[in-house]
Amino acid sequence: MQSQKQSRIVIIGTGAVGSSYAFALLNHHLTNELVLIDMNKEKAAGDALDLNHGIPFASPMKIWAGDYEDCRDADLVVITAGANQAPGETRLDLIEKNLNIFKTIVHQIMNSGFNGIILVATNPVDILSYATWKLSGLPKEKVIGSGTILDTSRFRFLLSQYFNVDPRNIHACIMGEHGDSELPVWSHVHVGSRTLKDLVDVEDQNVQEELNGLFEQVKNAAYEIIRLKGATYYAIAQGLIRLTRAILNNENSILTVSTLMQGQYGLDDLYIGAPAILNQEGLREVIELNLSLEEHVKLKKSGEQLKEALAPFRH
Ligand code: 6V0
Repeated sequence: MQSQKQSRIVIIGTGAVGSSYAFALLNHHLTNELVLIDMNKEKAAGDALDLNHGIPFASPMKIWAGDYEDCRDADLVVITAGANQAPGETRLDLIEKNLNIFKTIVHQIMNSGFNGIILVATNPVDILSYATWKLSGLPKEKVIGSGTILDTSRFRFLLSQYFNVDPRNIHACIMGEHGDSELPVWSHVHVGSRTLKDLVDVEDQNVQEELNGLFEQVKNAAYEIIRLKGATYYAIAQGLIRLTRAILNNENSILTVSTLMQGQYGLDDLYIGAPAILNQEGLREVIELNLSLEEHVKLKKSGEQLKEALAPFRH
């Protein structure tokens, strides 16, 4: 469904991820106004020109390279600015660099008088979403991280290949850190309405090895793509489109995002990936799945790892 109402999206950081998302926005026509901001003003201006020249093949909208004042009237600000992983670097290795960048960015967004929703995609996304929530002073519902939306998509894609079923009929999610400590929620995998146990012998060692191998591919996907072509951007851009649609079209969709935990899953005072309902208010609620004991332990560990990574930067 196309959005008919007047809306404005601001993208901060028009690198590989930001510009792929901008291109996807033009094609999906989810907003009437699109503002591009980047430290590299020439890059943002060039992207705006290039995208404008595609409008006759899409549908009317306004796209321009702007500045932070344009955030004032924005419904959604999407932050994709900052360093990305170099080959061999983990997402958590980016903390210090990107936290400093976020301090200046979030300050300028809020100084504009912005009162919409912020969607964070920059890594480490769980840490930076938490920092954005703290730095902005916005309610937790208004600050959402892309979390494990991409990992979940990779998981659903690989399961769809394994079972030879349309990925849209695969219901499954990856929870936890968007990073090395994430976990597959096997207990809630459904193909159509059939559970994993209905489809395969989960006690069989070969099956277990195949499924574990599949999750390893999910976890290592970014490393593999970065090795092959330097960065990952198309699939996360699609994930950001899905989140944008859920928010701007008030869809009440269940998606795995990074949100503030306040007791859910026994976790507190951190952002981490979990299924949640999203609508035009931002976060409606976090969904608490009945996890297996093993999954619960892994999720707690992932949360602890995020807290440890953030500890030196808390003040
Ligand atoms: P990129 O292509 O280097 O683009 C980053 C952009 O940010 C550049 O255009 C910079 O000029 C700009 N920038 C840097 N500092 C500032 C600043 N202070 N103000 C404004 N703009 C600034 O990186 P790429 O687009 O590949 O990745 C961006 C971020 O997305 C990285 O942190 C990635 O790790 C992260 N990703 C997150 C994913 C997710 O699932 N959440 C997936 C892929 C990448």
